[in-house]
Formats: sequence, structure tokens, C-alpha cells
Amino acid sequence: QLLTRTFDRNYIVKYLGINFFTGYDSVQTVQNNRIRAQADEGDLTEVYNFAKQNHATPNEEYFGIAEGRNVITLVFESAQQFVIDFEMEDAEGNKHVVTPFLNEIYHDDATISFNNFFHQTGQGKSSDAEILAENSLYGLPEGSAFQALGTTNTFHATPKILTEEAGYTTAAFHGNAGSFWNRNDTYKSFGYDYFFDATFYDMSAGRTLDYGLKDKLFFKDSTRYIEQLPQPFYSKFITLTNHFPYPLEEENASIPKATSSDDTINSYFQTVRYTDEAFEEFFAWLKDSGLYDNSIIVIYGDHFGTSNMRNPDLAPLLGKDVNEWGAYDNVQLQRVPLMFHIPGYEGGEIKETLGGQVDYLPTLLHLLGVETADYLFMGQDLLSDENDQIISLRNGNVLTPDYHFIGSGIYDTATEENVVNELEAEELERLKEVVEKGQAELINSDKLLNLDLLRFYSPVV
Ligand code: GP9
Ligand code: MN
Repeated sequence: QLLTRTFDRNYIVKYLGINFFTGYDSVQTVQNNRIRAQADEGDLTEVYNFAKQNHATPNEEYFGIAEGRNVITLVFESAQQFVIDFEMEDAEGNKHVVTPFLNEIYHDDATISFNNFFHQTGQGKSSDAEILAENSLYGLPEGSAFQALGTTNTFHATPKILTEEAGYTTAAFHGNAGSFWNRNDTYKSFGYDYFFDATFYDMSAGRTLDYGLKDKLFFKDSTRYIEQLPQPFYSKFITLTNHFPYPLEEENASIPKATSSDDTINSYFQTVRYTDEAFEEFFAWLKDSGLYDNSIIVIYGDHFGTSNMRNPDLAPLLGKDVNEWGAYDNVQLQRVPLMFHIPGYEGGEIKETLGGQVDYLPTLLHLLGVETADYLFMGQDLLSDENDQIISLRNGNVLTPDYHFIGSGIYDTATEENVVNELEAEELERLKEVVEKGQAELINSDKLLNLDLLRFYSPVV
């Protein structure tokens, strides 16, 4: 029966106890402080044991293949996996490749790409993607962890880890106000040396769209700062142009609009293309500057760009029948791109491993030759043979290669049918454990963050 229950509050109470739930239910600072104050080192045990037992040993074939390189992280705002290799048909029936540059990177021998990688964000959207990718922890069930806890909590995030383990200099770049999502404070807590926010860029009229600096100008104007970073550096560039509602001037649109019944969707392809071109220009500069060859360049999508509400309008563009569109299809659209581009490496391929953003950090650190067994991560290296391919979305839906547990349904991924009423009792019993394993990541992550447990823990470096 547990299988037919979504990840609701009763479930949380059952696992964490009513006292914990009192704080969990609220993102108010006062409440958080009270919960935090009650915690002590003993609360760490369960989370510690979970992280230890969840750890996946690195794969020797990949461990350290990018050791000592600069890390250049390109966060592709609202990018979904379906745009990769996609051809969009315009009103005249002409087809347009949407991401010509990323398609090249995706298929390149120097790139380890993933086509089955899911975002796991909740209400914290971009900020959730950042906490997932840089801490191997989930955002909170409600609100944004950056806002609620980013100023006060202790984090073992990528910047801090790479500074301590390998002497990296660390910098984040974003063409919007640093206060958005409380990034200013949270990045300090993550251990970033520098944050180049809007105050470092010319934000004059014509250079920005709704949320901030246009991506092409953002990368171009970032180069003067990148040039001065001591190497090796860890850097993160958060793009903006492909953000809802996807505004773009006519002269910047290289492809026509799509032809769905929803104009937001139609514009989406144009801004995706714009950012694809921005990446291409940035890669060209990286090559000119000499940084390219001793860097690993990673691209990932932060979360969906078209909401479930709009997906029925998107369905025909994807060759799907809108009358058959349902919960299963919405979940399939939560895949986002993930590519590790390592110039000079020749063993690249497109991996079908099922993974989520929480798995990103252990994967990256192992590529850089940094062991992770001592860190309290919720994710598993996507390249490890021990990766269990059980992932949890923030709403408690659990995905495995064979079954997708969505709400009260159990979908067989081979037939895409809900088979909850057809499974034998024995199989249901087995699947119950699978779901619990997936959701245990959420529970342990929430406990770790809400009780600020990392202040009691020092990894051995
Ligand atoms: C804001 C940008 C967008 O600075 O990162 O945030 P989102 O709305 O996607 O969470
Ligand atoms: Mn975003």
C-alpha cells in the first residue's frame, strides 16, 4: 500500500516524528532556528549511515580523467533534453535544427553525454538545481533552501570541496542581481571566492531581457574576469535568456517560431537556439584563450521550460497524440541535458544510465580524481558500476529503468502502461523497497538541511 501513496506529509511524519514535522512544515526562520537549535551530533547518525551505504565506488575507467583541469560549468536555463537533436517544423513545413552546436558537443568523442538524466527541482527552481548539483542534496519540499537556509547553514559544496581537496579558485557568474534566490549569501556559505553578479556587467537598456543580461553579452563580458582567475579554477555560468516567457528581439532569432497553439512554447525554441549560439561563441573564445585544452566543460539543464499545464500543446510537436497525453508523459519531459566535455579525451559516448541532478556532484568529483566516500552525499556517481539507477523527483515520484512510480500509479516503462493493479503481491513487496530507497534520499536530505547537520561533521580530507 505504501506504493500507492504519494510523498505526502503523513509519510514524512511517519519517518521523522511529529516534532520534526512541526518545523519541516514551515520555512519561517523562527521555526527553522528552533528546530536547528534542538539538533545535536546524534541526529547525524542516520544520515551518515544512509550516505555511507548509498555511496557508489568510482569506476576506474573514468576516475581522474579530468584531474587538475579547470571546471567550466554552463547551466542552461530551462533546457529540456527533448531539444537536443530535435528538428522543429515551421509554418511553411521547413525543418530547423534547434541546438546545432550542442548537438555536436553531445555526439562528440570528447563528451560523456547522458540522455536519461532528470531534474529534481521543486519550488526553488534554479536555486534547487544549484543545491542539487553542488551539494548532492535536494532543495526543500517547499520554498527555496537558498532563501531559507543559505545564509546560516554549513554546506560541503563544490567550491569548498575543490578548494580544500585540490587548491582550486572558485567563481560564479550570473547576469542578474546577486540577491536573487539569496545567491549572495548562499555562495559565501558554499565557499565561493568570487561572485560576478549584475554589478560586474553593463546592464544598460538593450543589453538585457526580462531576467537580466542576454547570454551572448554575458559570456563575452565575462571573459575579462575569467582571464584573471588563477588556475585551476572551478567556475559556474548561469544563463538567463532561455527563461519563461522566452522573449527575444526579431533580429536575434535565428529560427522561426514553432507552430503549436501556445505562443510561449513557440518562442521557447528561439531562445534555446540563442543560448546554443552563445555557447558556441564562448567555446570559440575558450579555444582562442588557450583555456579549452586544460578544462572540463560541463553543460546541464536546471529544470523544465514548459510546464505540465502547457505540455498537451507541446505534444503534437513531439509526434504524440494529445488525447493520450498523461502523467507518464509529463514525467518523461523532466529530462534535462547533461554533458561532460573533456577536450582530448576520446572515450565519449551517450549513456542511457538513469540519473538525477543529485548524482551530478559525485560524478564530477570522480572525473576530477577526488574521492567522495567521506562526504554526506545523497547521489551516486553516474559512471559507477554500483549506481542503482533509483531516482526520486522532488515530489516523491520514484523512477527506475523498469518502473516509474508516479502518484498512485506504477508505470511499466516498456509498455508505458499503469500496471499497479496487475502486479503480484510478491513483486509489489519488492517494489515497495525500491520506492522507499528512492524516497530515503529526500528524507535524509531534508533532515540534513533542516537540522543543519553538516555543522557537526568534518569529512577527512
Ligand atoms: C534568476 C534566474 C532564474 O536569477 O536564475 O531563476 P528561476 O526562475 O529559473 O528559478
Ligand atoms: Mn531556472
